[in-house]
Amino acid sequence: MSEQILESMKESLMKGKADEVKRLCNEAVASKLSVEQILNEGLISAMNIIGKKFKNNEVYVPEVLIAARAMNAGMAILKPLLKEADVKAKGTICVGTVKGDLHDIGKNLVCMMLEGAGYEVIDLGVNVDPDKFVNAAKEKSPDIIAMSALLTTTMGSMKSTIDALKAAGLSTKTMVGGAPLTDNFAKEIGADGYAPDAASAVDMANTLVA
Ligand code: B1M
Repeated sequence: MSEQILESMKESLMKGKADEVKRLCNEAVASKLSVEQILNEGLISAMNIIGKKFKNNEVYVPEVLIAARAMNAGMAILKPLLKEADVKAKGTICVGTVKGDLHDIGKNLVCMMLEGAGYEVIDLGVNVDPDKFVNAAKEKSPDIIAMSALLTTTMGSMKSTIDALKAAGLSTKTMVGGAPLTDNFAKEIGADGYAPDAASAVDMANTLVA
């Protein structure tokens, strides 16, 4: 019975049926399934499948966005219960689009995937200057500072941010991504990780926090 609820939840999430996911989350809670199980075996495992499909070009941005919306609908039910059960996030990640850059669709997808994978995500928004990343690293003590850039002209701001973190004496791990970036560029600027897409960002975050 409980397995059936989780299976239906996964299917509904992957189809982006937000109301159905919400209903099944409530049903799962009423059936005394643990919040952790609902989160891991229902919501996160479905989002992982979507991530893999997105990586393989089997689904595209709109499908990911509606799946993420369904995930959020389920999370709204689980969040208060997670707090009560004291279920720990896998880690905390501050994410932002770097200074001078206003593109946020990819960054938002990265946030959704990371949340879907069980991370606490602090979204710093767009046009985030190095000082704001440094302050976030000081105030929130995240495991990772994650930066997105879509313009060749703003890629340099990633290096400025990494340099500013070092100058502030912080050793917070950094991860970068965005269409014009390459793994080589990430290495050159001293980033700890690079991910070409939102699903790979989860893999990279898992590697960095391991
Ligand atoms: Co802009 N724009 N844009 N734009 N825009 C591009 C990026 C561009 C390639 C278009 C082009 O000329 N062909 C070009 C950049 C050229 C370059 O420098 N290489 C460009 C330009 C030039 C500009 C302006 C300068 C145009 C102008 O005003 N003259 C201007 C700059 C504004 C600014 O930022 N200061 C500008 C403005 C805009 C809009 C505001 C109109 C709008 C942004 C709306 C918004 O984001 N809210 C916009 C859009 C929509 C685009 C295109 C069409 C689409 C970008 C997008 O959202 N893609 C884009 C052309 C294109 O890509 N076809 C273009 C979908 C998204 C899911 O993909 O963001 O790549 P993407 O994210 C991916 C990966 O990159 C990766 O994962 C995501 C999902 O797989 N990823 C990460 C991203 N961040 C990551 C972080 C990670 C890991 C992975 O770890 C931290």
